[in-house]
Amino acid sequence: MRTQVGIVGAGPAGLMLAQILHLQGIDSVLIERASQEHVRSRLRAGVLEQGTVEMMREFGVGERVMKVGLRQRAIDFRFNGESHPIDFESVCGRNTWVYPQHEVVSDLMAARERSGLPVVYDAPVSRIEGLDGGRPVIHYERDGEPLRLECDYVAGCDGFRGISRSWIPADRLKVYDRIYPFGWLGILADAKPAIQDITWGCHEDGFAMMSIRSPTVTRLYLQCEPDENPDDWPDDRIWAELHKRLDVPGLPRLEEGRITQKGVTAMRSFLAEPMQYGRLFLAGDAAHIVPPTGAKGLNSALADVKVLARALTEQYRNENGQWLERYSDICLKRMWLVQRFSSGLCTMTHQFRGDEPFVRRLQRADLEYMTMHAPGRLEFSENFTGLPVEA
Ligand code: RFL
Repeated sequence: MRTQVGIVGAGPAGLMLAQILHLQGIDSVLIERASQEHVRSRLRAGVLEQGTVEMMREFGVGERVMKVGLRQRAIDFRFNGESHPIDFESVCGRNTWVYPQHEVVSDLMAARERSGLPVVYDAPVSRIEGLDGGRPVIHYERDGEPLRLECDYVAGCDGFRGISRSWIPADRLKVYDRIYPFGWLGILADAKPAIQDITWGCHEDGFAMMSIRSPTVTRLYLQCEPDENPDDWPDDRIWAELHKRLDVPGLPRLEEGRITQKGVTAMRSFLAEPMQYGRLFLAGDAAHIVPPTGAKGLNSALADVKVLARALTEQYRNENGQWLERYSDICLKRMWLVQRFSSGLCTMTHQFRGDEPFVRRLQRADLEYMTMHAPGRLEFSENFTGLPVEA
């Protein structure tokens, strides 16, 4: 097979890139390790920045999010037994949307089907060659048969555990990595959200979060050990801990319901520099991951591919390679700000074992500054609803 852009990985980054390129008249082939059903049903992110929703609309996949997505205008930070909401709509005029990642993926898959262009599922990529001269070839396997895709450019959209990043020579790649000493126990519950706003509990026993998934389903998280066994958390223990960390006097108590899903997520900040090598361009989790506190993973993946699609369009339409050359610099400039926000928020809202009382008190002062002072509220609101993408 031959194409213009070979895309490794059909997660949100790969699918969105394919969609934008298609609208610009550029051909692509997506090669995905997992089955279509597996990719479609992976439950992950749920919060979309306003810019992400605008991007989905701009590129023809925004109809359903506008119909069934839930607009969020505030976050309620709870600490010291009190509620401290930040109404980002009134602070910076922007919102976020609750619309689960699997719905974004379904919308993008439907768009790909409409385009009639290929996605090869159940096809792990094992090797990429010809990146620094000549023509790249992506080697993959389907039903035990080795196959190859020739292309002009390779987009590495294969997530954190993909293989694309490993084809950048080690002496050209600088990796920044921080693993946090805690994780999130996440549950999905058939319970009516107590309030519409995302609620963050910054309690001395650890962080907790409640976010609405639908009028009858709630997503909840609890700070836990990074290697916590979810089986050690019977439902009663989970609800007791959630009440302790999230409820405050004078506001509706958390509603309980049947827990339908339970899992532990590790927390990590990771960034690979540069995000390109020869004809290979990394996008999304393949290049960076953030702790889920800021809800930035999916949003950042889509921001990258917007820049990449623009750069490839300039190359194909106008033979202007300047954007491709600057791809990594443009994305990293924004991504470091996203890392700063996500990591800062994670550190401010979670409890680190062994922190001295002085550090804990500073944490409280940070929370108070962010929620009670106008510059703090503005900084949070601009970052949470999404920094502009320079595309
Ligand atoms: P993905 O989604 O990991 O997709 C990569 C795809 O590449 C395929 N692949 C390969 N294909 C072919 N050959 C190979 N050798 C391959 N190796 C891998 C994989 O099968 C997969 O289909 O990366 P992408 O597209 O960059 O998208 C990134 C997002 O999925 C991720 O950042 C978010 O889910 C992170 N995240 C959140 N992001 C947000 O913006 N808002 C949120 O509220 C949010 N909440 C979350 C999250 C992630 C979580 N977990 C489980 C890590 C909550 C959680 C719990």
